[in-house]
Amino acid sequence: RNASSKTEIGVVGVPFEKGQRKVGVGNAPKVMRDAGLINSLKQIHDKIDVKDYGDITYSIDHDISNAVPNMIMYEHMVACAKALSKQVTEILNDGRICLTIGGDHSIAVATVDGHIQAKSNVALLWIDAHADINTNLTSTSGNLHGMPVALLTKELSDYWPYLPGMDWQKPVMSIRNVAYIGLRSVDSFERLLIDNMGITAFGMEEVEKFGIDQCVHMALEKIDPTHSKSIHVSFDIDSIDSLEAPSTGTPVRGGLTLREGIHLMEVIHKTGRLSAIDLVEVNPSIGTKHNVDLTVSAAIHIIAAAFGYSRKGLRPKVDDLPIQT
Ligand code: 6HN
Ligand code: MN
Ligand code: MN
Ligand code: MN
Repeated sequence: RNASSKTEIGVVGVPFEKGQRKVGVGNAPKVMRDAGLINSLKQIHDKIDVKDYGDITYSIDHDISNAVPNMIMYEHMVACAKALSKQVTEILNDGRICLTIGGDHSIAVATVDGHIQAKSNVALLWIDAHADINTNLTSTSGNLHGMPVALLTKELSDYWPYLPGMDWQKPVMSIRNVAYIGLRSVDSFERLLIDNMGITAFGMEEVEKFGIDQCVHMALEKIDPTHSKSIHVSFDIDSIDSLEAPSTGTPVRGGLTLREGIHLMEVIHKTGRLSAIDLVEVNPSIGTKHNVDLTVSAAIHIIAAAFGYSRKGLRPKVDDLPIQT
């Protein structure tokens, strides 16, 4: 894709925060829109078309609350995910790239599921300080935002009990088609899984060693060696160093710079195969107004890079410099 080809974007907000225990992350879609997200997208270049599909709503089934041990507010995740998966599929079937604004990271169970429904052959980049690959038996928090990768992948499906209300969600993605970038806070059972299953993971040590450009290219080569898959980027804002993106629920120092986050998205944009982005875990209730502004603007820069914003500047349509007459 380049500036001369048309880019159609569908935006969906997910005001969901029950995958963790802190108040505020559910307000991110409103705060991001109020900060001018939609206009920032439209201004990237003149071939961009944006449709806002609004926010996800859902109603819960009380019968399944506490149905699964150590999965807090499970019935909320189940209901929201079902609605969100359908919406993502619809946006992709409308011929648009789907931009999902979370919400906490548990919503990615739905966005990736909805993507697979529409495109089947999906490669997933998980940009995060955390691996989010706990099951209800390995999690020390019971927070669902630490579990989406384990819910999505077929190699992990035997580690789950029956999950009532989730029959629609098929864990058909192979962990071979998942790559991490940015890891620096990994729980012990998560590390065991990553090592035993040989999951592609570029943690901060690798970013330091190879540089972000090489890491993204190597990650794509692993999960999409034939350059044919539909790419899904699930971007947790806590992948960015907490000095540059402080307003998030589980901040970790020593992360990606905003520049590395932007570069990563520029590389992915240039593949021409980006189909879906999640931007999650921005929490406008954490920190000062300055902290929130920093975090929201970092998120918008990262999103804009994914859709082709050029730091070089774009040439005008008419290639003549204006002259004095
Ligand atoms: N996130 N590994 C920790 C847990 O509670 O399972 C942290 C998860 C963080 C999740 O940031 O999306
Ligand atoms: Mn429609
Ligand atoms: Mn995450
Ligand atoms: Mn995280």
